[in-house]
Amino acid sequence: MEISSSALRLPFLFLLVPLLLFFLLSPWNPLHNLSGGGDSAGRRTQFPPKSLTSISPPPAEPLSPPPRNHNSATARNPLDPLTVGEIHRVRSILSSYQPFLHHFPSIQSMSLDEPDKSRVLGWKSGDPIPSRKAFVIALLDNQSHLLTIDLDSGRVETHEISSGSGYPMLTMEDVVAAVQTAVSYPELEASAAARGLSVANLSCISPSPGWFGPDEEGKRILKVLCFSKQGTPNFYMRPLEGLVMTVDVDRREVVQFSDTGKGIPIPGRANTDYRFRPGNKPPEMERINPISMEQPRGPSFTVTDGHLVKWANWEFHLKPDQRAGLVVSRVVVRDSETGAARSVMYKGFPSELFVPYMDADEGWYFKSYMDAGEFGLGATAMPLVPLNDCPRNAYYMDGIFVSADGQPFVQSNMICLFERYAGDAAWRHSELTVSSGGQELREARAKVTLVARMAASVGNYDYTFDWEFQTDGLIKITVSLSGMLMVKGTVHDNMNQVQNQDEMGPLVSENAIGVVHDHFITFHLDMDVDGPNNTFVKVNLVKEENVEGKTPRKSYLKPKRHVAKTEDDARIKLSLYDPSEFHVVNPSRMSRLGNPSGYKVVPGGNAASLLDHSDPPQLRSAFTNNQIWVTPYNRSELWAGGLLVYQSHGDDTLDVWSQRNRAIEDRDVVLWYTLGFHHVPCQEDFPVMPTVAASFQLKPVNFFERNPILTARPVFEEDLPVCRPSESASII
Ligand SMILES: *[C@@H]1O[C@H](CO)[C@@H](O)[C@H](O)[C@H]1NC(C)=O
Ligand SMILES: *[C@@H]1O[C@H](CO)[C@@H](O)[C@H](O)[C@H]1NC(C)=O
Ligand SMILES: *[C@@H]1O[C@H](CO)[C@@H](O)[C@H](O)[C@H]1NC(C)=O
Ligand SMILES: *[C@@H]1O[C@H](CO)[C@@H](O)[C@H](O)[C@H]1NC(C)=O
Ligand SMILES: *[C@@H]1O[C@H](CO)[C@@H](O)[C@H](O)[C@H]1NC(C)=O
Ligand SMILES: [Cu+2]
Repeated sequence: MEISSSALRLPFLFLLVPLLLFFLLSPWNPLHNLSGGGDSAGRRTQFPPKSLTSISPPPAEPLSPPPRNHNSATARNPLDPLTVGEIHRVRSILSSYQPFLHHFPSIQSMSLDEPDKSRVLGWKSGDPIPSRKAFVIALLDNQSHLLTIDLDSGRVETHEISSGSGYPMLTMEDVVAAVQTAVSYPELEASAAARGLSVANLSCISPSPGWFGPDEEGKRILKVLCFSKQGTPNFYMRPLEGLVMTVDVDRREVVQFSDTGKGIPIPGRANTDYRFRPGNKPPEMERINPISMEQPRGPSFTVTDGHLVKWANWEFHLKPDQRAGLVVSRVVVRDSETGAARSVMYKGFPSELFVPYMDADEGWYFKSYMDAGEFGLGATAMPLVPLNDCPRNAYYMDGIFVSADGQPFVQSNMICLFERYAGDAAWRHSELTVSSGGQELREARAKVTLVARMAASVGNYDYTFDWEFQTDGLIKITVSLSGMLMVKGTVHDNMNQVQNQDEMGPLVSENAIGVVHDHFITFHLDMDVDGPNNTFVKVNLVKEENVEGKTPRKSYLKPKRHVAKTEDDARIKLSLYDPSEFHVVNPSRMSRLGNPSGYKVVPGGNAASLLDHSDPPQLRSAFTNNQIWVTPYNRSELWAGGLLVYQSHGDDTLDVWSQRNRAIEDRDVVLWYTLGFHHVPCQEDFPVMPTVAASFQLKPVNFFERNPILTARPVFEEDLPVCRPSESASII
């Protein structure tokens, strides 16, 4: 592959690395594959390479865990992701498969085809694992081929050509092809020149186009946008406003070129660089001394067979996924009284991520990304930064993914797992008993949790996903946003130049508008509370009135239970003035007091999509029309926006499935929860956003007979020999 123009930049990579070097080192390089058997072949090289980091040597970088060799790994659990050897085997089966003999297709995705749920649930450690199968989505002659391949027999078991709308997840090769096509388009030179630049001064990215009707059908298209990379690694802050190229990815041609912004200045580079340099001016604040958590006896969790995590009362399977990023499966909690392992959730993962921008201009209207199905949350997850992304006591896990040629590559250190102690109490009470002569009672228990984390960098934006497990049975799921805004160039450099300030949108820097947008992350939560058959119960808090005469009160709240019989009953829009709890209970498992064992989903800060339901982006993302949905379990219904999301029309969404209105009472059900953010940018988001986070929880309700950590041991001074308060603070 010849790369002559340094204008070509991949949207997934921020760092200033000469492109040629990137291609030579990258696992995406077709010349670079794992079959050579070298120890670390296929490992995504750390960026920037050490030899290029900087002129004056920075302080020693935090050590990443040493490379791991995955070449001889074997699957030990039915849910383990495909191994390097298995990926090679799938590739070789497909290369001798009749329909692909003459032309090997582009492998858009390859992942484990998980065995049937009943097989997995019936499997115990030590049993032989069920036959391994791969699910492949391949693209050949514009058609999406869906194949399942049995690795034991070496046969293609099913082969179907998709007839619905939408294309498979994009590969890095697709992205490179689109950007290359665009940067070699002759008219681009004039657009660059009109702004005093040459094409070599640009960085271009290739966002997905959404879908807006027949003109865009029958071909895979990407939009290409360009930025000035002069004098900054943060080219996102320097758009060539009004310049949009629409590229046919397969034909490799620019089908539409539009430049309406030649009069709009490129925002300056001042203060856009976000990299640490030892000479940087420190912020005007007192320095914080180094801080870390101590674990004098080491971590308390174990990871066996690569993916099985055990910690305190929890056990779960944790795996990287090219599309979903991070998947937790078979989540089981040990009953603190009986010691019994009790099922909570079969599988949980972010199913889709929808990001619509709120600007109708030519260069902006199409921005309505679906990052999981279009680019892949795992595919865009770069190695976590030790000591900064994850604490010192973290354990790291690699992803084994597949490139377009069907070869495996390693996404190193993309998940971290660590115990967190944030100085909080898990429960407490103190009391001064006046009646018994001022006796003092003080009890508190330190709260330690376990966090599994990954971070996707989908172009400009960074999404960190945390699954946090508490010993009281609660699971907290957090999504944190950081990274770069998508800014829009403007002639204005001060709000006082505009009459109607609301028309323009927030100015975040001179000549740069932070365009308002939303983020929605829809989670697939296959709850199995004490077994697969569960019931969704909405516990509505209603106001009781007209109690005159009986009490001095005029109103009070009363919980009213509504059992959801069908999917219609389980489509929930959150409202502060119609409060409810949302329980998933097992109607055949009663507590000693006759309450069904359950878990509830506890919403936190959230936002709803206000787009018109017939707006094309909202049609495709109709899974955000409600914050909660419940569907009967169906192994084909995993991706809320549909299996093939890129340029889809919205014919295979959670909303479409839910409209079948199937029975959901006392069945194996899946709960879907959407976490949303409205983002009205402000100056603090420039040049890189401080992290913004929102969470929701899965919390036991009548699952345990009483507080499950009642008898937990407090922490005593002798447990922590290293750090003493008197040494770490100079209190006078
Ligand atoms: C991968 O590497 C092997 C051994 O070096 C080579 O034979 C094979 O052709 C390569 N495959 C590709 C697709 O480059
Ligand atoms: C554009 O890039 C060329 C080559 O790297 C460089 O010489 C030139 O100064 C750049 N132009 C601007 C305006 O920065
Ligand atoms: C596939 O798309 C290419 C490029 O758009 C086109 O040339 C070709 O005719 C298409 N093939 C089929 C089978 O539709
Ligand atoms: C399972 O899901 C697929 C895809 O939505 C659908 O075609 C099929 O009818 C569903 N099966 C059942 C039993 O609902
Ligand atoms: C779950 O419910 C389904 C449908 O009602 C039933 O066929 C099945 O036997 C139940 N499974 C268990 C484990 O109770
Ligand atoms: Cu945002």
